[in-house]
Amino acid sequence: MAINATPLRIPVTVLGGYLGAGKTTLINQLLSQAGNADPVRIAVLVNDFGTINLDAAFISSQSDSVIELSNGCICCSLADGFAATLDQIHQRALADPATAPQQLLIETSGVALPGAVAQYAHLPGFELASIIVMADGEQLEDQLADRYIGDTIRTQLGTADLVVVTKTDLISTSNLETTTSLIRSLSPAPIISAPPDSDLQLLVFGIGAFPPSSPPSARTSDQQATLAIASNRVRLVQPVDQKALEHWLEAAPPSVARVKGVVEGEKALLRVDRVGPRVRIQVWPNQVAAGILGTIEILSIKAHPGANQTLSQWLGDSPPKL
Ligand SMILES: Nc1nc2c(ncn2[C@@H]2O[C@H](COP(=O)(O)OP(=O)(O)OP(=O)(O)O)[C@@H](O)[C@H]2O)c(=O)[nH]1
Ligand SMILES: [Mg+2]
Ligand SMILES: [Zn+2]
Repeated sequence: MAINATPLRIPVTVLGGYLGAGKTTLINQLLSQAGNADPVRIAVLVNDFGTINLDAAFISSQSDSVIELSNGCICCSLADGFAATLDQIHQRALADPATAPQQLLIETSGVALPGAVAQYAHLPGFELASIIVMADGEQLEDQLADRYIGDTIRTQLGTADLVVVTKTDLISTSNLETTTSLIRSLSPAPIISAPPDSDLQLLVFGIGAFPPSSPPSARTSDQQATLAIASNRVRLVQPVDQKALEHWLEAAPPSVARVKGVVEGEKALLRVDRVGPRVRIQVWPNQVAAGILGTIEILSIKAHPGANQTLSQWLGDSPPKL
């Protein structure tokens, strides 16, 4: 009897968590070790809220099997496109089981409700493996207290099978304890800190190794609307001064929830991140496509008071070229 290496149904892992929580970072860590002793064919579906899919660019350097869905959220505005994409993956898997993915990892947009995304894992050809929700260890407490984003994050956490707390390197043990007990009050799921690399495969695909969480019926209702987010872009086509860039990012108004992009610095490409108030600029060692280089994506919360006015002022102040 022939052994078919591809399961009849592809297990789907939904990776959720608010903007900038560390979803793409975890996927890249996972993919960088996926070629180890017992390689698993992993397809990654990345939903980036912005008009261009920066995350797909950030992940493509590690894997060829990246599927992009951009300019909206797969749990709401892009739901049809999401279902059609899953159907294509299923059809291709049927046509060529030998190369079909053995795991499908979905990075949801930071404002998506992972429980809603997980419903699609019940489409033909798939089964839900687990919902993993990332929580920003440094900012979760403030985020939960924020009147605009708190509910979205509570809903996200409430649907998790496993919660991964990231950025524990930036916080004290007692802050981590506070964050952990906050999460525990919102979710029955096991909570772990972002693991050492060696545990990643087990973490993401061997979820059964963890204590079981409550059955789906006990989960928080996931029917609320997602947070309304505006997406803006700034194009910096000339090299920029890193200090000027940093000052500009630091001056973003409070409605700005997330900034990301890759720009040309004086000596190297720079990856730009702002998550909540934290700004990070790092040398980007890989290539990026011409259409992506110099584009900075800015996501802001529409309901924030003064969002339009202060945002457009700030956008107009983007850093001068070198
Ligand atoms: N210090 C520290 N930084 C982290 C950690 N995980 C992620 N980051 C940083 O946090 C920023 C956002 O990380 P991403 O992985 O892009 O987060 P994301 O959840 O994919 O973001 P969106 O897709 O935009 O919602 C980047 O600057 C990362 O380098 C961590 O464990 N520690
Ligand atoms: Mg991401
Ligand atoms: Zn959505």
